[in-house]
Amino acid sequence: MKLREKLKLYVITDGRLADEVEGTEKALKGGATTIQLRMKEAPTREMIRVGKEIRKLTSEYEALFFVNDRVDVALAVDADGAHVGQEDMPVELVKEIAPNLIVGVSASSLEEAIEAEKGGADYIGAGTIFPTVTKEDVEFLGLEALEEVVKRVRIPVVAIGGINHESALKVLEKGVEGIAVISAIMGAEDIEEATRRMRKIIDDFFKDHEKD
Ligand code: TZP
Ligand code: MG
Repeated sequence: MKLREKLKLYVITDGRLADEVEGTEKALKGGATTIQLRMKEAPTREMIRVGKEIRKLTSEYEALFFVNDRVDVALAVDADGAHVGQEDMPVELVKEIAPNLIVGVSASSLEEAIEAEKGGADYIGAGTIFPTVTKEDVEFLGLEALEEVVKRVRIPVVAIGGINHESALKVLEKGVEGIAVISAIMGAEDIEEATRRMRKIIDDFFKDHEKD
């Protein structure tokens, strides 16, 4: 499993837009390469039940599976990794107690991205790139600063925040490894089709910009 390749289309669940398991299955059918389970309000047991279902599906489709915020749940459902924000468990500590988890860290500035890399993060979720209504109180990063982050860290960078089919190319041009999306996919009427269309945009871009 190559982390970089698997990060290219990173789809995040949102129960307000689509059932986590059904939405995941549709996104995987459409070509999502990573799924993140994001359940901000759910009781732990519910998160574990859903996480186990998503583990089965992601294994079947050979996609990566991350759990947002909750390192304990990531371990309990045998996820590939955990994704932590600036107010969650510090990456150093995640690595200490769960050395086998891949750890992603959210960064909304160059400084946060550099700190995360120093702390042992495996990838950065950088954003937000555009205004978004999906997450409240988000910090703005923007396209210019995104480019700076990509240049200054060695670990893969996934861009997040307000990215849709129309804007994806502008983001990819900044050199990111992948695109993370909630509403443009989970909020679509046809999740599978929206995923397939996004995957094609990404694949076409990388085909034209072969990396070594
Ligand atoms: N973190 C930064 S922006 C964001 C998260 C979870 C929300 C992304 O959702 P959308 O709908 O793709 O803008
Ligand atoms: Mg978090």
